[in-house]
Amino acid sequence: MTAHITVGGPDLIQERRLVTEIPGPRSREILQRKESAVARSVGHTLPIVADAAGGGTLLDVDGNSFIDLGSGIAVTGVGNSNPRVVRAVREQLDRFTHTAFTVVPYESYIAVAEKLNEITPGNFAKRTALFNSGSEAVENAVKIARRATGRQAIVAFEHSFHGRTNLAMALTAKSAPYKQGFGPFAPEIYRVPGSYPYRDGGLTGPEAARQAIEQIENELGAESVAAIIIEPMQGEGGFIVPAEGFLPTLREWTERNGIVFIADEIQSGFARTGLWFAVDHEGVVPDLITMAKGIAGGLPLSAVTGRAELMDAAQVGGLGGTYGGNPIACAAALAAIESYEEDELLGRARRIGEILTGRFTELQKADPRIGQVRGRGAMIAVELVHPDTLSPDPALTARVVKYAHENGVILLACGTYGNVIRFLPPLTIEDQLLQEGIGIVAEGLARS
Ligand code: PLZ
Repeated sequence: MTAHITVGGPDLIQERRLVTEIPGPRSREILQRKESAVARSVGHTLPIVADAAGGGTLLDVDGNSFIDLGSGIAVTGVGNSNPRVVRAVREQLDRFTHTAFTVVPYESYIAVAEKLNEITPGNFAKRTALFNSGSEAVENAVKIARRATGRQAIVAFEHSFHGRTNLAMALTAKSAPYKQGFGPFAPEIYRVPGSYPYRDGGLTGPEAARQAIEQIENELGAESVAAIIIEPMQGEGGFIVPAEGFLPTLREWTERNGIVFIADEIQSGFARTGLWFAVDHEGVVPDLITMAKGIAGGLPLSAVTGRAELMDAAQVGGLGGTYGGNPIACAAALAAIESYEEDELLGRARRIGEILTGRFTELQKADPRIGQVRGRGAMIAVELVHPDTLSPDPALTARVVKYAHENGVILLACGTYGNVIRFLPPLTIEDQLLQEGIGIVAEGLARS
């Protein structure tokens, strides 16, 4: 095998360029090995193999350059191989790679905690604990809420996604592919309707919240509920922005009833929506907030941040893990947060949102299959429907996504019904590249 190194980061070629059919021969060869070596159930969305990525593009092993409208599912907000992240990781690699924070602590973990306590909403004493994956943060937020309240029931919402580990999977709404055949599920999880303005018959936010609250009070009793966990803007479920007033009404009710409000900002957090967190759009202050994905520029890190009295309720040694808050991931997180701040990426997210929303709202005027264009900042979705009934059109969605892939654009779908195209570009993508990516998606729509 010939060794070759392509350097990613912002210096990577910033244009869409296809030099082979998709997938190219080298990708096909490696994916064949995947089939023989990797569990079939670990799927993949694009039939290409990555070689380098940065800015707004990803280069495959055949030399094809793709426009990245997915950021590895909302992870590389600061761009792949962001120079600040690369530098910080390199420096840390040369010093030490691991001690286990719970054996010998290090400063960067503490600095990440301080920073998260500062940027998360709420002017009260906070504490933070670090973990590896989003699912693990969710599991720990639930542990913390139960320990602090002495209650057991956890309420989750329709269309929610909270992860794939056992408890997180139980919190996730959708059966196939996430839960099918994987039971038994963790007990004391209850599900109520959320707010899905396009599909819930025009309920206002407060009305939708009252419907959920009534169900909880009737079926569980508020006094047995430890926590509600909610994505302030649902991700996998379809980039659903709840109607105005939904989150504040729920927040107010949980406060009155001693119920912990957990905001799962794993997908919607870290500048993605144009503010640090999606709850910030309505001034909602959660008790606990789970974070991952955009936190560390692609390195595995997650966090739970929240009220000191809740976070400190568990016994010493009750929270932990061998790798949680790994020093390399912490170095990456500090550099990524610096990039969000210094490179003004929150503003970039808003600008990206304007471009996406503007273009698709325009297209919608002439294409009734675009049921709704929605979202916030660089987290924008287009819900595709059969125009006569407004019923979901997952087949059209799949055709558009496939067209994009074949034409050099990394594009993801989502939604309970598989009929939502979602845009999650790196915040470092150039306007012109984004416009070109949108153009390909529009072309895909026109030809499908
Ligand atoms: N909470 C809100 O979006 C992860 C899932 C990809 P992990 N979403 C992407 C897939 O197919 O598994 C997610 C999320 C929200 C929790 C999670 C879970 O985060 O880091 O994947 O465990």
